Amino acid sequence: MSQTITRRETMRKGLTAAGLLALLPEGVLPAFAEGETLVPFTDLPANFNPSPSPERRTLDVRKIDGPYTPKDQFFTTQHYGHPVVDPATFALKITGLVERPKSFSLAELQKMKSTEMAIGFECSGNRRPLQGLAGNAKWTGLPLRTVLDLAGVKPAAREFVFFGADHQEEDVDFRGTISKVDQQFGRSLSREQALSREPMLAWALNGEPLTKSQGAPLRLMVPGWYGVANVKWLAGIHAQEDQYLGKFQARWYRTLRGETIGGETKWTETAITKMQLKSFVARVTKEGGAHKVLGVVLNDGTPIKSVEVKVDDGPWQPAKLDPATTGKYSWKLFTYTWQGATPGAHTVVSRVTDITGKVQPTADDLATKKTFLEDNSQFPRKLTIPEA
Ligand SMILES: Nc1nc2c(c(=O)[nH]1)N[C@H]1C(S)=C(S)[C@@H](COP(=O)(O)O)O[C@H]1N2
Ligand SMILES: [Mo]
Repeated sequence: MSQTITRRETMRKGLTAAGLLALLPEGVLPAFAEGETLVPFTDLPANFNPSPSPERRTLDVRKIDGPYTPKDQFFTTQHYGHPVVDPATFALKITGLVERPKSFSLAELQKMKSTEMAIGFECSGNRRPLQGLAGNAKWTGLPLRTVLDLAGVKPAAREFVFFGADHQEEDVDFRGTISKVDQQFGRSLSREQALSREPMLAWALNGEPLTKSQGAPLRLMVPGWYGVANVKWLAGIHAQEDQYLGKFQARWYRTLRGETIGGETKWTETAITKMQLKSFVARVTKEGGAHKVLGVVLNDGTPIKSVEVKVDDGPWQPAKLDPATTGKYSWKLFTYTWQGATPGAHTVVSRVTDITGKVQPTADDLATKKTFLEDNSQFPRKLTIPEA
């Protein structure tokens, strides 16, 4: 990975020196060019700390330097801290409604036929002022389906629960009576989702073993879904008939919103699953006489029709998607060249449209969403162009 970046930077510098950079299609090389300077956002608090602790790191999206996020910049967040998992004694257990309960060591999993996929994702809580709970990487692992087939899923298995090694004592409220119990982090997928070819059991990010922050030695990756589905420090998969109603599945990761159904407002509570269509401006830089807007698109894998950028009250203008980020589940980077920026305060906003015609909503469109998760609203960023 670092080699790729080095090569790209070297190439970019060489091309800049040779005066050839202008010939490249815009957006191929998102790394900073020589002489390219950052225009600070004025709506980002000066004391904003992107990474308040080693266990909570957000990506400084202003520094995005290529399609893949390096492991030491990849955001990290979780509920119970980092558990201690010894890769030497690690075992993935498959239990419940299967013909042959299994226990796989990491070496046994790694001997099977592996796959690689570019998957970008964000935390469902990713939002202003930085949008740094997002990243994109190449993941190596096994299709989940491979191990489920080896265990032999019984017809009665409707629900697959994925448990992390992390756990903590929790107060579980039942009609006002509290029980103190030890809870393991758990999330579930339906039979259809679990047996589809897409979810994977990943042990590497950008070609290197997962770090502790990323869930070493093994995590689930559900392409196109919000981060919470990507269970880290995966310890067990349990097949069952009933719906799984653990805290993070049923209570903490849901959205309450008002929808108009048959002319009436109905209040619905829905689970956090697939990523909502979103784009945001990650940075604005000055390069020669022009300004360059770089941004990020995330969604559930539905192909993108367009990304547009608007400056102040001007018209929506087309942005260009980076051809290095076209993988179905990769995040997409986009660039827009802003010509003739005048000194003073400005607003820059992006919006994305997918091929089904779905358009990224505005904050007003989301006014009936009562809970803060799944904020995919258009994000007008403020900045000031200095006097030349
Ligand atoms: N075992 C475990 N997996 C977990 C979590 C957790 O608390 N425990 N948090 C989830 C959430 S909410 C997110 S956004 C992603 C973050 O993944 P990352 O730290 O690799 O960026 O991990 C998910 N997987
Ligand atoms: Mo999350």
